[in-house]
Amino acid sequence: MTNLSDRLTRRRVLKTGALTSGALLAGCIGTDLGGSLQSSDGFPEPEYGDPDRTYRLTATESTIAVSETETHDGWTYNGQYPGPELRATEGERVRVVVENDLPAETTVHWHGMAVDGDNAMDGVPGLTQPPIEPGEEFVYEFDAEPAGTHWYHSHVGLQLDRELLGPLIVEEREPHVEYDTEATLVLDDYRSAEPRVEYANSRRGGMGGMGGMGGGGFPEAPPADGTLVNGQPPTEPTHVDVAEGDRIRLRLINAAAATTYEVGIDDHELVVTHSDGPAVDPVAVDTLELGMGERYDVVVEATSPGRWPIRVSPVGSTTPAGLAVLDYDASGGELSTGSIGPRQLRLSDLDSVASLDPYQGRPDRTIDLTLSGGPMGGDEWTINGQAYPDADSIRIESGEHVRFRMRNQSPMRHPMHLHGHHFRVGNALKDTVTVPGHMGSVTVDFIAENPGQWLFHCHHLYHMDTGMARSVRYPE
Ligand SMILES: [Cu+2]
Repeated sequence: MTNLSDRLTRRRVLKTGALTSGALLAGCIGTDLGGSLQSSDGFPEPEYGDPDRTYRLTATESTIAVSETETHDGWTYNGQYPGPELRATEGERVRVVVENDLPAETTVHWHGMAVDGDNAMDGVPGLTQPPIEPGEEFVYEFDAEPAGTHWYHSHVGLQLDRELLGPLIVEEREPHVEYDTEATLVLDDYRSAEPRVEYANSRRGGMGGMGGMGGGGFPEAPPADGTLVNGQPPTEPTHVDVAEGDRIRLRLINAAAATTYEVGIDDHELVVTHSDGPAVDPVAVDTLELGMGERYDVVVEATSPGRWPIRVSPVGSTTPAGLAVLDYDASGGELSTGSIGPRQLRLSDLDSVASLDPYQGRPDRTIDLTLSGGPMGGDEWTINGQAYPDADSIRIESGEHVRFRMRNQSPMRHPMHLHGHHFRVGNALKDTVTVPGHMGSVTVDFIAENPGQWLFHCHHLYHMDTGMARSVRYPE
């Protein structure tokens, strides 16, 4: 189904950013709610308002092109990979009708949305809703808050690694930076095999792919076959077409199941303007790392005509690299090559534009969370020794200032994501932060102002699937 013409369509959309909204509006539909309200035993009750925008996503089996000659069977939204870019303006009410045309149950999570007051719309099966059965649909609705670069994906099992994912952009009412054009880049690893947890044989020191069946194995992702940027392999990279002198806002999303990426552009500086949505004081770097689930917006100035490689390099992984092209050379020649400087974005470089006053002072509650598993930790990934769903809920109270102190006893990094909230980490507001391996530690603070039951989990899909998650619960 996905073929050259689909890819050309995607490329055209990228090239003509102004058309994006219009093209999507064509996909907007009206709908009624007849028959779609689910019974909600133990789940929060969905509430519906008067949406400003309505989208329809159909989760369906598809064929995905991973190179000029190679396809593999995947699952997509609306037959597109990545799924269609959903766009809204800050504060709008968005309705998304999700139809399940898969042979398995599914849900959709809106990663980065606060879903404030809409716990029932968060898309976590068994926590906020029953899964959507094959042939059924569920109507999601939420306020487009906060502004920024976000994404949506299945939250059932390993479905994210079957490519059930897409970008979700919330435009600021008052942009905090000036730019001339923008493009969204969805970074993703892919595996040609069925997604399944493999047990690496720790005695051989393998990091996945050894498939050892004996004792002592630890759960990992099968090795990835490649990195795609907006669904395109490095042999046929997506082009971001710009004009000399343009300031381009790149919206970077790491949608991979199990790969951390470093991004840099030859001979170009990246001015980081937003992390996981919220604005930060602009900071110039040469490269930045994105853990799974993280997003950064960067502004790039097109001051040196050429066809420049946007390099997407796996970190601590054997996944092959990905590529996109920043293109402002009318001659259509070879890829330019230059160099990438040494300045790498650090968490401490990020300064939130929004006030951090709510996070000052001593927290009302501090919770220590030890992340374990991997070669030293047995056959599951755990938080404080427990594997979700057979794990205690983290219970807090409404209005509290809560601190999570995370410590990583495993050798692998863990990108930890909290649903329904942004947290303070350093001087930034984020919703996903990577805890480094080998006794790395990260402390985050958040305000309990969105009552409900929210998942807190590692966004390495295979770690989450084998237990690295907890629910965080608080009543009104
Ligand atoms: Cu993890």
